[in-house]
Amino acid sequence: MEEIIAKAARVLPSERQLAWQQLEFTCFVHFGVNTFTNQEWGDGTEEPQQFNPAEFDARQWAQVLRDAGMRMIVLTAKHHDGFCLWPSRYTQHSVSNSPWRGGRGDVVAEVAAACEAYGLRFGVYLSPWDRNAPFYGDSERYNEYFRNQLRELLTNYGPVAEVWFDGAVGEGPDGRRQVYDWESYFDVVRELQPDAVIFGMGPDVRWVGNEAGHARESEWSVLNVTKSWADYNYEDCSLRDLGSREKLGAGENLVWYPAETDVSIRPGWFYHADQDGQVKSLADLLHIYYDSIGRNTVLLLNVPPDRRGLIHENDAARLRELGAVLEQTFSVNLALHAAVMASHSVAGDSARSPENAVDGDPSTYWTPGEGRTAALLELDLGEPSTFDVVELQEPIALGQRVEEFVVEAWDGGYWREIAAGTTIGYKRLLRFEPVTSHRLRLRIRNSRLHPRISHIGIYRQPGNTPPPP
Ligand code: FUL
Repeated sequence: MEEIIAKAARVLPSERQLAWQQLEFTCFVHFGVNTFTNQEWGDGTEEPQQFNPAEFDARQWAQVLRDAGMRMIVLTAKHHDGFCLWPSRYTQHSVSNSPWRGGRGDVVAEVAAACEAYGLRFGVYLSPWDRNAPFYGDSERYNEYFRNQLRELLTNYGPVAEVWFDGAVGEGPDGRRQVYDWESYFDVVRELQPDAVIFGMGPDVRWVGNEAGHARESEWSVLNVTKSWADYNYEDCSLRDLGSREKLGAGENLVWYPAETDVSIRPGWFYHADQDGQVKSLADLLHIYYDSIGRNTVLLLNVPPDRRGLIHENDAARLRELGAVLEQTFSVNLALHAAVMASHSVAGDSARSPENAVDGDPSTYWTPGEGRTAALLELDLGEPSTFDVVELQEPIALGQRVEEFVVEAWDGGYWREIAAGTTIGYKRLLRFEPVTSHRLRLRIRNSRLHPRISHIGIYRQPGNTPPPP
């Protein structure tokens, strides 16, 4: 067991996985012919004529989303209905046959350009399930079609940071069964956009397993992948953990396979006017934020534009509130440059000293040193401060290790537990009732090999922040 654990502790993310994880907060945009037919799943018989977002403005999307703190837009270039938001050479079922921009428009191009203008990364969702393609189910022919479309998207629109593959597979005409050639799709992505992560059915990023916006209490990025990739995306839809000691088995194929949490700001993935009053509350969105980004996953929050081609006022207003609370919460780190003391550290090694956990630089870290799997880091804030959020980070470029920890505050007489958890990973956020103290400590109770902590942040949410629902 110790050998397997040591091996797991040494599994590292790829460059592309690391860059993706650092985005933290990203946006899903479901937009297409469904927006106009009021459907969630179109059946492929829709008329391109129905697509006409008269006030379409991708820059409005980018601005609203960036201001809320999001760092990437993943656009549904083609959903299950097969309608293409770009003028694909391989089908007539696209914007080219719509009245929008006189049939000369390209949603993908405008969104990619808006992302560039607003400093956002850009990603594409391309549904393998296509209910319009007449040869869907004629496996070879359709796979070729799909790869061609992928080539268009990954060649003509600049850098793509994520390619999102939905696992849905339906029947083709006459009940024909389509067999997707995933490996060949992945090859196209690697060839044309080597920095893009592949979501869903492939090797880079897995689905968290639910669409409610909540990651597991223990969210490991190192898994023992002994079945197909899909099994780790679609089988464990509960909140069960996938990477703890019991789950590592014989450790024969330990890989870095981090989770992404996708959830919609509304009940549907696509826009429906009758859901204008059902935009998630600020309390819900914060709950999701803390349970996804704060549990070692990337949050992909869906915001569906309306028939005008704009993010609706209600969603935009809610996102402004969210952005403001996050900005106010995380702008002042009470632990920055606090006096620190560690139960153990590596003598004479300033590159791994306790100060690194509070220097505001997540690339430097403290470690108690080899051979220690439990240790304590104590912070003295100088004067009593009131806080209700603690943020912890491991330098995951070097792996994920912490298995159990406790955060305690000094109440004048004794150390009182204010939060506890299992995994930390890239980021762990903990919220609790406000505590006033000038001393705080992180007690790492167990770790895979020696732990490393790159960052401790302590924050106070603004007074009007709604409590968790
Ligand atoms: C699912 C799809 O069937 C939904 O329509 C949506 O796109 C969601 C994100 O993934 O599998």
